[in-house]
Amino acid sequence: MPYFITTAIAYVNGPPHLGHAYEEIATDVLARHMRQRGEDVFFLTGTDEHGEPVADSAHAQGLEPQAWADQNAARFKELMPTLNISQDFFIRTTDPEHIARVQEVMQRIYDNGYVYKGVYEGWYCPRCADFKTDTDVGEGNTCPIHGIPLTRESEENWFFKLSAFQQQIEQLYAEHPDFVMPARAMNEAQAFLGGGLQDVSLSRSKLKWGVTVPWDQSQVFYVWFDALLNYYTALSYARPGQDLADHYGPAQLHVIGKDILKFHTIFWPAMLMAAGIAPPEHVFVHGFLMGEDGRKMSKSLGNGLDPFEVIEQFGTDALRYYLLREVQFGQDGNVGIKGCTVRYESELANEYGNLASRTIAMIDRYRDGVVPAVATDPALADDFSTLPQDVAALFDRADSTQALELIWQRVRRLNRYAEERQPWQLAKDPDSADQLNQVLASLYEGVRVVSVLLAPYIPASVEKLLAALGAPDSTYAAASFSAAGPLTSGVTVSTLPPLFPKMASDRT
Ligand code: ME8
Repeated sequence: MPYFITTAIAYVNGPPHLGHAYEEIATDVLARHMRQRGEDVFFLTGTDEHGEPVADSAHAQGLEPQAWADQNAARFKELMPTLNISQDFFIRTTDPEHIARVQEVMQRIYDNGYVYKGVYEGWYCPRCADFKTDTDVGEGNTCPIHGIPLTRESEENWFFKLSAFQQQIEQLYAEHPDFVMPARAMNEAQAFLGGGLQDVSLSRSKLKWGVTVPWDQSQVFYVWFDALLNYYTALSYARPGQDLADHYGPAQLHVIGKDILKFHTIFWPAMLMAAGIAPPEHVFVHGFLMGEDGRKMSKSLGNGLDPFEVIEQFGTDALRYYLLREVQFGQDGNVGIKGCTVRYESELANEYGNLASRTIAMIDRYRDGVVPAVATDPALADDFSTLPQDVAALFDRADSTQALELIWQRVRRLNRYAEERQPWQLAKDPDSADQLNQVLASLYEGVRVVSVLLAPYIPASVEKLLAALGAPDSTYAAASFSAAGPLTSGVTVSTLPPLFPKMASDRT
């Protein structure tokens, strides 16, 4: 089945930060899991390059917006292999194909009668690139998100009849109670809708850095109308000569942060309806990462988590694991280098890495590296029997954190099993050879299964480990624990250096 999944596209008003890395990683985990299950995944990400935030920050650097956008978009693109993101396309909203397609769709919305001319006046935040409603204005007319003073703006521009979609969106929500996930985010979207939809201005006359309105060359589109359409336009040119829109569109899942909920849960389906295009299936709203002290991360407070520092010290898989494990996907969370170090050492290095190397080392030492061809321990097999289905059910709700918890419970179970059965003792007694075979086959099978399920989270480590186990299949079908004994019985395992080596400071 086609499975189209997207991240928000990041503003290029600066280099990528941890929040961006988090969203990419979390979405990548979902995309990789769906690929494991054999879904025909198309994973889209990219950069949002028009609008005030980019124009203003470019001018502050003494650069033209395009040059500044080029510079920062390159940094976002470079981030993808660094984080091991498996996107199928990276869109830039300055791509000429995107621009042409935005004009085409917006013209359709105009022709369908959902656009009119009006005068807009209100409190405007240049960083949000958004007018604030009266209830949204912070103390002293500041932006509640950015804390900067809002400006009073008034201009004649084009309006989108958002109010015309009140009933259709109510119906969409009623028919698809999980259109927005998790439930708390759905409540927020419902509350916004319950307040009554008001028309919104869709163009700007002052700003020049944007997509020109085709029916009025003196204006450019308000950046959100250009940006949201990336989810539609990208499919028309991601593969030259092919339009993938009919195959992949509309998206199964848009992954976004909580600050842009309104745009994705209200504006976006309304725009699609206005253009006669089907709305997406789900929007998943994740929380914000904050410093370990619970405060917004900032350089001056020194409470931030620099993704590049973590990668340098612990590796990409450790960053991916830590963020998904530490922060319940869909909620805010506090992260920092201390917590990351603890989880790296106690969970990745000790619980998982050691388990894997001990298992391989024991098969090597006691059985010349050959995986014993015997049935696994029924007690252990029972604990794994519903694991793949349970993990998949959680992923169907994008709950990658609880899925990881379920997998990790089995990692711990395997460690307890090794302690209970003490294969190093069994090895001393030739009469216990059968028991030892069973324990080794069971540990091997358990390590293999948890690794297959961990592949979306820590893909590079799992690839190495499965290769060393002589069982490279990482598809979802390979995630079932075989009671009859490892399907790869008889293969020879190969030793491998520690996947998550202890830090240098520990060795002193
Ligand atoms: O909003 N923790 O771009 P953006 C977690 N261009 N997520 C965070 C975060 C944090 N501290 N800070 C930001 C935009 N994000 C628009 C999107 S989509 C058509 C246009 C998330 O660069 C944020 O919530 O400000 C958003 O989902 C994404 O990073 C890009 O944010």
